Amino acid sequence: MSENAPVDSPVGSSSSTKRKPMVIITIGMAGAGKSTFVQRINSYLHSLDPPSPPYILNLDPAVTNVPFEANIDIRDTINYHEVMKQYNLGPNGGILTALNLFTTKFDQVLGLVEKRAETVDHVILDTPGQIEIFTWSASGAIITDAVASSLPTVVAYIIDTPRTTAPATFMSNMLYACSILYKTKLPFILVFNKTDVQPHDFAIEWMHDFEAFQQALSSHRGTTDDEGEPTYMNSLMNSMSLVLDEFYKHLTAVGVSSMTGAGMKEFFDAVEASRTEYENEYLPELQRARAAREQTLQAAKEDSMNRLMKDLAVDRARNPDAALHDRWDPEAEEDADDDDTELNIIDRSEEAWPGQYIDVTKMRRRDDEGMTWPRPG
Ligand SMILES: Nc1nc2c(ncn2[C@@H]2O[C@H](COP(=O)(O)OP(=O)(O)O)[C@@H](O)[C@H]2O)c(=O)[nH]1
Ligand SMILES: [Mg+2]
Repeated sequence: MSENAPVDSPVGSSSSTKRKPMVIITIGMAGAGKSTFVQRINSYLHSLDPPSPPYILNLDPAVTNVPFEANIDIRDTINYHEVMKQYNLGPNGGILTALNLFTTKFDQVLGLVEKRAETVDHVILDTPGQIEIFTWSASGAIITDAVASSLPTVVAYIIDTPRTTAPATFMSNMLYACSILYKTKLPFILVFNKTDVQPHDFAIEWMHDFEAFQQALSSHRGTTDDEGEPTYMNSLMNSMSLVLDEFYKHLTAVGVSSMTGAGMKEFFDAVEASRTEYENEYLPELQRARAAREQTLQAAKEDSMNRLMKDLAVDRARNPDAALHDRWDPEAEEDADDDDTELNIIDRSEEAWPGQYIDVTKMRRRDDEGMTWPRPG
C-alpha cells in the first residue's frame, strides 16, 4: 500500500480518480451455484454502506428465471427456443449458437459496460449452466478477452463443495480449474460454495498438504481394488497431486454459502487482491503481447513493401523501354473524375443502440430462407 493513497481524503471519491470496476466472471459446473452466487453477491453489494450495486450480465440464454435483476440479459437479444428451431439444434447446440450470435454484438455490450464504468465498482458475468459452453467455445474466449483487455478481471471458479469430497472428483475439478487458469491466464479465485451443507476445510487441507490428499486417496473406496490394493487411477492421481501442488500456489481459495451469505467479505477481499495481480501480472503481459503483435505486423508490412520495391527495380532493369513509359502522365489524368479517387468510409457508430432490440437470429442470408437442414439418423 502506498502511503500517499487518498484513503480518507474527501476528494478521493471524485469521479476523475475513481478506480476502474472489477469484472467478476463466474465459471463452474452446472448446478455448482453460479447464478445463486451472483444473486448473493448482488444482495451483499446492495447491503453495503453506502450500497454499491453491481452491473450484471446474464449470458445464459436457456435459464428460465434468474434470481437477480440483470442489466444486460442475453435473453433480451436472443430467443434460445427460436434458435433451436431455426437451426434445428438440440439444447447444447442451441445455447452455443445463441452465445455465438450474442458475441457478434459484444462490442456494443462492452460499450455499454464501459459507459457505466464511472458509476459501478463491480461488473458481474453469469455464464451458461454447462461449463464447457463458455470455457471451450470461441465466443467464450472472445468475451473473456474483450472484457479482460478493457477492465481488471478475475475468474471466480464456483465449486459444488458437497459434491467434491471424493478425492477423485476433487482432483478432476481441480484439473478443470487448472486448464481454465492456463487458458485465460487471469487472476483466479476458487470459490467453494454450499459450505452450509459441507464445510470446505477438507479441500484447503488437501490443497496445502499433498500428503494428506494422498492419504485420503489411499483410504478412499473408489481408488482401491477388491483386494484393497491401489488401482492405476490411484497412482496416476498420486503423481498428479504433485503437479497440482504448483498450480495451487497461484490461486486463492475461499469458502462461501450462497444460501446463507457466509464468506462474502472474504470473497471480496480476494477480489481486491486480484486487482493488484491483474495490474502487476496480466496487464503487462497483455501489453507485451499487443506490442509484439504490432511489431510482427509492422515487420511483415515492411518486408512485403521491400520485396515489392525490389521486384519493381528488377522489372525496370530488365525492361528499360517499358520502364520509360511506366510513369504518371498528367495528360491522361485530365478527364478522370477527381471524386472517384476518394474512398468514402462511413461511420455508422452514431446510429441508435441503447436499449434497441436486435433479433440477431433473423440475421440470415435471404437464400437461407426455407432451407431444411438434414437430420442425422
Ligand atoms: N445448500 C446450498 N444450495 C445452494 C447454494 N448455492 C446454490 N445452491 C443450490 O444449487 C442449485 C443450483 O444452483 P444454480 O445457481 O442454479 O447453479 P448454476 O447452474 O451454477 O447457475 C440450486 O438448487 C441452488 O438452490 C448454497 O450455497 N447452499
Ligand atoms: Mg445458472
